[in-house]
Amino acid sequence: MRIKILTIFPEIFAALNHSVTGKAIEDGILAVEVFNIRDYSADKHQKTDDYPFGGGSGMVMTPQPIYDCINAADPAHTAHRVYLSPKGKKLDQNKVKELVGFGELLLLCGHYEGVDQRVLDLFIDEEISIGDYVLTGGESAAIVVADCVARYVPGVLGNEQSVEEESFSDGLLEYPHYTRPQEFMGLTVPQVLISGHHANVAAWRKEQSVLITRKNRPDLYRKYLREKNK
Ligand code: 21W
Repeated sequence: MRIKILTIFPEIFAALNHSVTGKAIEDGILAVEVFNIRDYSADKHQKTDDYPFGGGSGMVMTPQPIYDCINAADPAHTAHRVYLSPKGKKLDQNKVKELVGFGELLLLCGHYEGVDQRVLDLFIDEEISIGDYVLTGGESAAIVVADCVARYVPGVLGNEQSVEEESFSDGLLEYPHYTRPQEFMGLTVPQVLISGHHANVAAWRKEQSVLITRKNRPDLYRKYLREKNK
């Protein structure tokens, strides 16, 4: 998997050099290339933004540096080009799987009020939002996308089973986890987990999953009930 990130804040993406994504990069199964849009500005002060036509507050990212940066990063348009935007289609696990399928992604991060619409009309394949809350720019969203996508690259997770066993694969949230010690600050590990009775452990975990889903995600719980009664 190859991910090209276009941003005016390249330092932020050092975050990907850690933990699971960092290991995948080291192992050569994930490649992350970060391009500084400012380096492509033809302006004498390397300016990347300008005032909005029509007025209003906030600045707009000017098209020239982005156009030249896209051409440097993806000259033959071999990448699926994504603009991270609050107006985009909302990211979910199905979208993540779809993105992995492209093999090569270009992630354009906006800042200020966003980029000139003509950049999107001419050069971008898809706009993606990571959810209904307001960020200061697309950088944190691009890290989210890169992180989610990286987990689906074969060999990234030690345990290949984890990808399908996770939270959303059966539509329920995960059961609680415990490790040593058996007692911590007066709280003990549920007896069933140390019983060695695998069927009882599985039944307890399923019950806990149903309870936490009903409490925190009534939307998923209703869907689970509907599926179960089919
Ligand atoms: C947030 C830019 C709000 C512009 C009308 C006119 C990328 C993001 C972002 C940002 C506005 C994502 C306004 C979820 C996000 C992102 C920066 C609009 C007010 N209203 N996913 N002007 N949420 N956000 N500004 O914010 O770039 S993906």
